[in-house]
Amino acid sequence: MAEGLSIVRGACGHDCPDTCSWLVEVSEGRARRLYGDPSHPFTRGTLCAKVNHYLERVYHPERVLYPLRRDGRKGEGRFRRISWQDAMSEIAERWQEIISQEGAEAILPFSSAGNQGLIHHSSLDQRLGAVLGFSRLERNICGAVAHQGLSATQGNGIGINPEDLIHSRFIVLWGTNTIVTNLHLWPVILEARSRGAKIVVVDPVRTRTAEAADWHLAVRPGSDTVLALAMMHVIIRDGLVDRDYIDRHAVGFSQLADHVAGFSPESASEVTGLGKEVIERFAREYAQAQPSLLRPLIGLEHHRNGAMMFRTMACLPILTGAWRYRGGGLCRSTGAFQFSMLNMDKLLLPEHQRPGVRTLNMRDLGADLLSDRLAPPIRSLLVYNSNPAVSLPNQNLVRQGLKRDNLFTVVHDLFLTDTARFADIVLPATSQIEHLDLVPSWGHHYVTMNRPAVAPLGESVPNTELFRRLAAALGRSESWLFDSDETLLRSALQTEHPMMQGITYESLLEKGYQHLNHPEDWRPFAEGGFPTRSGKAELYSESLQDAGQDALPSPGEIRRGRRNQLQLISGKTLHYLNTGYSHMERHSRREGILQIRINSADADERGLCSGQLVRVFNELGEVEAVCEVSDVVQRGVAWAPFGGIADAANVQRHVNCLTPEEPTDWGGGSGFYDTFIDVESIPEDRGDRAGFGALEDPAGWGDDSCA
Ligand SMILES: Nc1nc2c(c(=O)[nH]1)N[C@H]1C(S)=C(S)[C@@H](COP(=O)(O)OP(=O)(O)OC[C@H]3O[C@@H](n4cnc5c(=O)[nH]c(N)nc54)[C@H](O)[C@@H]3O)O[C@H]1N2
Ligand SMILES: Nc1nc2c(c(=O)[nH]1)N[C@H]1C(S)=C(S)[C@@H](COP(=O)(O)OP(=O)(O)OC[C@H]3O[C@@H](n4cnc5c(=O)[nH]c(N)nc54)[C@H](O)[C@@H]3O)O[C@H]1N2
Ligand SMILES: [Mo]
Repeated sequence: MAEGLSIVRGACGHDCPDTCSWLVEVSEGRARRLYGDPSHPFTRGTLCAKVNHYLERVYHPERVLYPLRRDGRKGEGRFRRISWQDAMSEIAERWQEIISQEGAEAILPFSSAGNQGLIHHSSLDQRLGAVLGFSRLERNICGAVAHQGLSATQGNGIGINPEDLIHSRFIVLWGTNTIVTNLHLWPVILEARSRGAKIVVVDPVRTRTAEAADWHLAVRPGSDTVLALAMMHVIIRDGLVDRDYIDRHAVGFSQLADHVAGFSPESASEVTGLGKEVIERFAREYAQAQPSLLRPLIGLEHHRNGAMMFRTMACLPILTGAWRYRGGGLCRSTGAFQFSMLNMDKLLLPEHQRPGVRTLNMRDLGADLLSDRLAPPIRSLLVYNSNPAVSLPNQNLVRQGLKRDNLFTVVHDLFLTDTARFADIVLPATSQIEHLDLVPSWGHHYVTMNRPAVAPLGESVPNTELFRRLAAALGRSESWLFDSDETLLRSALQTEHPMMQGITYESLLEKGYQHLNHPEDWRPFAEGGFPTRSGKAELYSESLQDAGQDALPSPGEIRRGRRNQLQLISGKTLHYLNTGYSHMERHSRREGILQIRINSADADERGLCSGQLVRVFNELGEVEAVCEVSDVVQRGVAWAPFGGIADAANVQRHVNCLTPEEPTDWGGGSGFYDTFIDVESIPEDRGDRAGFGALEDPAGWGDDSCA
């Protein structure tokens, strides 16, 4: 090792299931190299197409390093540097005025999981908001719907240890694009395959993962509930159920059996677009190959019937008793599981919450900003860990709201994001190598510590420090609003949970990551123990009925567009992390400008061909995109990348101009993929768009580099 070089253990804090452990080589106060920690059993020393270049992000010339005050119009992006002191006094003054005029609820802190580390995701922000009585935010455009859907059947969202997939014999990747979004699970799946497992992908789109699987079921969007009901029909009809497991650990079997008798493969075929024989075979192979495993992630929850989809799917491993076997059952996010072991009450101090404060759903930001019925109206936004101007549905409405003159907006971020362009004040945030945090993973069973490798760049501060500064500027004196990062982490680690035994602040600092303490052969529901109202898996759910939903698994509302409309799925891309990395040239070169994939039959009907410029529109908005005729999408379905990919006319329009802020059945999520569009050619190329020839391959079809 070169003299003066030190190696610091850290972990990626991006909003991704993989939570990779990394090592940072530092000399003379500068990070020289960042690479995957080869000792980590799950992330195995590899990073991803984005984080392989993390240091470019850290030292990027466009990083925001100082507080900025807006000079131009909202959205224009003209700012000038100011001091932290001036920034804090202005915010405190404006907020105090708002609080005295309208009350603290007129202030809305808005955040997502842009940093998903424990304390930079939620800690002092929650404490300050609680004690002052700011409006609270339901953060549920990612994960909440799936969790609540699964909970209706199982009582919680817990699944098997993702590393145990090597023991599975039949793996269904259901509405997840593993190779692109959850890269480090793929080697585990390949290991299972080498031991004899069959890999099935259920996805309306022939994603890169579908191409790599043994069997792809190109289901019609939103119809998976019907597919699952027909599977249950076959499984019960053919006596493939585990009667002993059901008798001991489930309620409602006879009601379910009567109910699914009406969902024959023939009738399901019409709705799902899959052949009757395909459904029959899928059901039988799934039930007979044990251990069989269902792996959904997020894709399914972005539909109107999202929660019902997860509720319905969760009945399958109950019927087959798959939970008995190591590698069998269901495996989704491990996030809630990890959080349940931490002392979140000590971290968040909910006892300081002012009573009766309203909660607003992040999905509705645009409508809420423009509402004349909200009392008090939103007068100030503090955005961190999120880029709502691009990531929320109905982007035009969100932008219109952000433009309001009488809205005082503060954005804390590393870059001048589309949202930051609308800010009155922009504050600089640290990157992951500049702050301390513990990162609970939602894709594996390791608890990971991230140590800072270098000092904060410029005048950037971590989220926790921002809230300490805000508390001071607002004249607060409670000591718990000023806890250090170390104190915050120690408070969350004050836990008696048996799976956290031996996992301490000190041990994590030393080792970097530790596996949860459970027996190697840990099977969460092998012996039942479902934490539902009845104490059993609920095939028939009285709780759901009480909440006004169907007590039995059901198709839910499957949205279809008007005649000739295409259903637009806008998924994650290989080189962007949600909207992140889109401004970096290396990555934007790879993702190009907005393109839309449509099937050749749909293209022929509209007289469209590949490479042609098209207008994509519906009642909410329009974008210009380059058409790519491709059989990766089925007839009636279109695919476009979600992320920072601006439309082909180079205006700041993204695919979310077209998505509705459609509430999911329950769980408070958003039906992003229940978007229906028309596509037409643009007669004349006005020649005003850049980068036309440089188009590549958004979801990594044919891009094997991962580099
Ligand atoms: N490279 C990269 N990785 C990421 C991210 C990223 O932006 N880039 N984002 C991270 C985040 S925040 C998340 S939440 C995860 C998400 O991870 P995933 O859930 O894997 O990703 P999504 O793109 O949301 O959707 C997955 C798949 O669902 C399919 N799908 C859509 N509708 C339906 C349907 O009705 N039925 C079925 N069966 N399938 C459907 C889509 O075609 C898509 O292929 O990825 C994380 N990882
Ligand atoms: N059409 C469509 N829309 C979607 C989706 C889709 O599939 N299709 N997916 C949805 C999903 S699953 C998700 S999770 C959301 C994501 O929505 P967002 O969370 O709004 O999107 P990100 O791009 O992840 O934005 C995170 C921001 O946090 C910043 N950030 C990172 N670290 C820190 C930090 O330490 N401090 C501060 N202050 N800022 C930080 C990043 O620079 C980035 O600008 O989008 C949703 N929207
Ligand atoms: Mo997400």
